[in-house]
Amino acid sequence: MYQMLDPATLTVLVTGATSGIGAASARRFALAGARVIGTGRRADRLIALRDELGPNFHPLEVDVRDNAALLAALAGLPEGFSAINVVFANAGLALGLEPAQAASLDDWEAMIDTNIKGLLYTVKATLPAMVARGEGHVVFTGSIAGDYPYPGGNTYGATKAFVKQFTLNLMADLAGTQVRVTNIEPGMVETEFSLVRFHGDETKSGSVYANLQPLTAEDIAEQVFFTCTLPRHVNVNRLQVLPTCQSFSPLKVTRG
Ligand code: NDP
Ligand code: 8X3
Repeated sequence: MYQMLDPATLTVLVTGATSGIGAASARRFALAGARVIGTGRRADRLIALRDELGPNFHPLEVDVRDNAALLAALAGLPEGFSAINVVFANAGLALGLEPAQAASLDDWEAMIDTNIKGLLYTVKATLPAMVARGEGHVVFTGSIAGDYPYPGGNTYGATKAFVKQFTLNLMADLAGTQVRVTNIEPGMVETEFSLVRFHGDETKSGSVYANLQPLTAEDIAEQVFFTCTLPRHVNVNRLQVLPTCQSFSPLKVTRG
């Protein structure tokens, strides 16, 4: 029988555990016996997760854009949670769907600060210890928006393209270290993602998922869990996952 890793051997840091893919992943790992550190800015949701998941879950209220706060929070981890060997750098967001000429510069900066800089801070805070111990796994939530362009995807898609290339470059740097790197690239997942993208407009966000069957956060959490519990000699570089209802359009041509 094929031998997967025992989840009880994993100490998993999940950024963005207060909602969506991060919350579902925190649940998936913790309920399977892993120790999970879940981060996010909404402390009440982290406390609710701790109440739900029990002692396998350690809440850490922190904004990934604040490197000093992130370092301090990780430095204060209790015994049993400090030897992180899976880093799921998942926290991220899209803001706006306007064309570049109409988009908000503040939105662009928030996406860059979170999806790129926050992700880099997370990696820098955790990678050296994993390399030193000779075991570990860095997993990102990229997106098909980093693979394919779409109108209004401008800066969001570019941040996810950064994540994709950073994954591959990390693999090049980490060759021979026994630290694995994976970019999970989902298509449409029904979470709070669209509510955030449309600045809380429930009509707009609801219409994104109307009359179709999107992926769920649990669908992606299962891919993350599967990838991380594969035997240590197996590295999934990139995993693109779409709902069956989502596919490709032909390239657009403007005539006249
Ligand atoms: P949600 O909005 O449901 O969750 C986003 C999570 O990111 C929340 O837990 C939020 O926590 C956290 N987060 C955002 N900004 C910060 C910050 N500055 N500091 C700390 N945490 C932060 O969306 P998803 O679960 O869908 O998104 C998770 C990831 O998946 C993102 O990287 C997104 O780009 C990506 N993705 C989503 C897809 C989709 O269709 N839903 C498809 C492809 C990729 P809090 O607000 O409490 O800080
Ligand atoms: C989220 C998927 O297509 O809305 O990254 O950009 S999409």
